[in-house]
Order: sequence, then C-alpha cells, then structure tokens
Amino acid sequence: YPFPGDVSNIFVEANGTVEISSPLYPSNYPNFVDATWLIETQEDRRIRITFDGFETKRGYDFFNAGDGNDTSTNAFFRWHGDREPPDIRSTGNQMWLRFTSDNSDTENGFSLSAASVPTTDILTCPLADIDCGHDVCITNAWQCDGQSDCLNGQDELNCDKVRIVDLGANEMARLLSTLHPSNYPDNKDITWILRAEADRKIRVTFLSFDTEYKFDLVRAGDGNSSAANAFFEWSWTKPPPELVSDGNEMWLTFTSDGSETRSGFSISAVSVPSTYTKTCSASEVDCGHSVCIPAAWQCDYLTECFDGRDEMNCGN
Ligand SMILES: [Ca+2]
Ligand SMILES: [Ca+2]
Ligand SMILES: [Ca+2]
Ligand SMILES: [Ca+2]
Repeated sequence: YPFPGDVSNIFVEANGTVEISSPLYPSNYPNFVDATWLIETQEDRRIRITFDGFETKRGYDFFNAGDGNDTSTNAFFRWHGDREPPDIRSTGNQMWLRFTSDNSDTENGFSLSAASVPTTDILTCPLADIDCGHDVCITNAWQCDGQSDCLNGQDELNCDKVRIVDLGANEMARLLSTLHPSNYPDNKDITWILRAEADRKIRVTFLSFDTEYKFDLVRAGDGNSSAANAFFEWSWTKPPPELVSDGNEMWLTFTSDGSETRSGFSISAVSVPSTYTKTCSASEVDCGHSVCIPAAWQCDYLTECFDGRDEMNCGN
C-alpha cells in the first residue's frame, strides 16, 4: 500500500472507469498515509468521481481533490468523517486526489470510481441543495448544522444571522427549515431577506409545513427588515397560502421555542413581474395583502389572517 509521498498516475480512457480506493480498503487504512492519484483523460474530456463508500477520522484523516496535476494548487474539494460525499467533477482533463492520515485512529477509508466523461457532462445542484462552488452540491440538511462541509465553509456562514437570497428574473430559491424534513432544533431564529430585481416582486409558495402551534412561527413582511411591515404569521399543520410581496424585497423569519419540534417547512420563492397580482376566489377569504385562505377557515376559532379578521364578526 502507499507510503508517504506515494504517487499513482492513472489514465482513464474515453468512457472508461477506474476504481480507486484507500490503502487496504475495505479494511482500515494505516497511519501515516500520504497517497496521491494524478488522473488524466483525453483532452476533450473531464473526470467525474463517484464515491461508493467513505469513512475517515473526521478532523484528522483527509481526502482532497483539485484540478490539474499539482496537489498544491486548485483544490476544490475536501472531505472527512462519515458523511456520504457528493459526486465531483474536474474542470479540465486532469485531476488530482490526495489522501492523508495522521498518526493514530483509522477507519476503512474510501472507494470511488473515476470516469472519463464528455465536457458537456455537468453537475447541477438540485434546488434544495447547497452549491459549494465548482458544482459541489451538498444537502440542505447540512447547512448550518455546525459542521463545515463545503471546502470554504460557506454552508456554516450566516447561520444565526440574516441570510440574503438574491433572485434573478424567474429564478427560484428553496428555503427549508433546519434539518428538514427531519425535525428542526429548538431555539432557532432565522431570517431570510429575499431580493428581486427592481421592477419585480417575490412570490412565496409553501410546499410543506408543520410547526408547533403558536410557538414555532414563520412570519413574513415587505422590505428588508423583519422589524417592520409584517403581513403574515403562521404555525401548525394547515397549508399556508401563497404570499406576494408589494415590492422587490421581502423578509421571512422562522423562530422556534425551547421545546417540541416538528418537521418544519419547504418554501419556494420566485421572482415574478411587478404586474403579477393575486386575487382571492369566491371560495376564499381575503386577509388583505393578497393573502387568501379557504372560506371554511372563517370563524373556525383559529386565527389565520394576520389581522385576525377571519375570526371577527362570527356571532355568539
Ligand atoms: Ca487518523
Ligand atoms: Ca454543514
Ligand atoms: Ca417548539
Ligand atoms: Ca380561522
């Protein structure tokens, strides 16, 4: 197995695949490994890495990857621990991989396939994923979970502060509660500021929603400060209505209290033309600000409209 400084040169034929694994895999790798793989394919192709298994000592034994054939430059990926790594892809036809272990504690390491793919082969992050850059996509559940997953740590930035979401024309962003669809943690306090271009509005649609009634709340309003212009507050399992901002900025907050958690929410936010308007149908109650709820929710002893008008003038 590789000793310190060990370098393997690997050429992958067009459409070919080469299997690479850590020393002694699937048994534990030794201490003091420093193994490098320099992978190359034909000039008009690129290399795509898919992992079959991965486990190293988090914080001590590292897998790194980058473009080109020099391990000191162009790194775009670093992985360690027991999370399943995403697929990664080189920019050009050369890519380096390097695995290092320290002087104690080992795991079984990794096994991967390096495939030669056309330059048209691209990786696009699903909407719910975080794009770490260089098309490295990680699941949203790993955002703000206290563990850095992106090489630059961007998944752990701005976690208890304000998250800015810029929406290009007709672009969609997905906002999820922490760990969704698993239960969100207690004591979360998250603010998203959604921003569209000047002549546009923002439309927010709830794809799933479940929070603790009256204690874990989503609020929304116009502008870029959650201190003002609120027009929406929601909790519990009733599906929330679509929301449309007045202008090109809108804020959303989520707060959970100190006990009882639920699966939270998945929200889609899209930039729409400023001419977009929403009108409540005959079977709906207009809460104001184009917020429409089913007429059946009028006088049901539960307040859905922000100003409570659905529970006013109910008689008795
Ligand atoms: Ca180790
Ligand atoms: Ca993370
Ligand atoms: Ca709660
Ligand atoms: Ca009601």
